[in-house]
Amino acid sequence: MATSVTLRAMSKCVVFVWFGIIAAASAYSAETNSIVPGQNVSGRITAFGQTNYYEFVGIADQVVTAFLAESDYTANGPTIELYRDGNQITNATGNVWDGGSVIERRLTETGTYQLRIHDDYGNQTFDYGLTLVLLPGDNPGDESGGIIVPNQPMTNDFMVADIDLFRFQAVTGDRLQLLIRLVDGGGANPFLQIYGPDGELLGSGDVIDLQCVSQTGDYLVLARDDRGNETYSYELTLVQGPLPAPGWDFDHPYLSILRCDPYTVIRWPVEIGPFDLEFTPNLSGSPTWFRIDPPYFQFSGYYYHTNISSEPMRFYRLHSH
Ligand SMILES: [Ca+2]
Ligand SMILES: [Ca+2]
Ligand SMILES: [Ca+2]
Repeated sequence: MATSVTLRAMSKCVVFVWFGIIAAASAYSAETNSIVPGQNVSGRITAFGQTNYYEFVGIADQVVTAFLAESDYTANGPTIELYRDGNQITNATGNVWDGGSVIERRLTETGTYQLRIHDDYGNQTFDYGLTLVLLPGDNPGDESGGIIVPNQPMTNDFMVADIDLFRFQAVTGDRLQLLIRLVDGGGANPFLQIYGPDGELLGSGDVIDLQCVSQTGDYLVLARDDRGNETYSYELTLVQGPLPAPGWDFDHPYLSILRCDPYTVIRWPVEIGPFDLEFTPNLSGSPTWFRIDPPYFQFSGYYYHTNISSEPMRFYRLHSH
């Protein structure tokens, strides 16, 4: 009896290796494909035990997002693994849904990395989409996305396992609202993630509302279908406040007033030059202006002043020397 069991196990093992050789001869395995940051590729696992390989170059401190999803659900547990020099760094199996997986990982070294795609138990086949994103970075492989302008909704399309990247600049203190909605095609639940200039994830969902952001620089938005298996058109909107003045020069500087609870904050660009900040509690008649003595708090190219007075109202201006 014991001998019979052993023989059966050995026989199974031989069959498995044989399938592996077939897989190596197919068009989709063995060879290592390259993938450009931002790029969406499609591939197939056509044989049991098959693994597909994708290589890319990453930079230390970049955050890798690799999104894998099946177009038609034929296998549960599609698996994506991240390797460096033959060592597995991390993996994901069906962590988005039964037919989709995502890796999000900050790299510690600069160099060549490898993504490996296979079925979790090697006993199912599937067709898939795969997108690689590196943040921060240009992600030139993205077929859509781009610069998003406040209050100008953008329309784009999702492919299988697609991620579209959008970027915009924000200044410390800004309020940011992002909204995504489906406009055409079959599907539901488009999904957003927003990353700060340092690559930190700041929020996610179909509506994101960030008050008083803490970083000045390029913000990145990742847009995708929640599961990656539905393809449709969507509309993305950014609402940003306060907006920069539409036009200013050194003779006509501007102040921005914003709310960072519980305080009101006044902000102006350092490059405007030497100005004093002044305020008055009452604009009527001939107002008396009071100087707020420098130095002003300076951060990322802007001066900031926080109003901590108990006066119900204050008016501010910049006064040149
Ligand atoms: Ca499986
Ligand atoms: Ca894309
Ligand atoms: Ca969906």
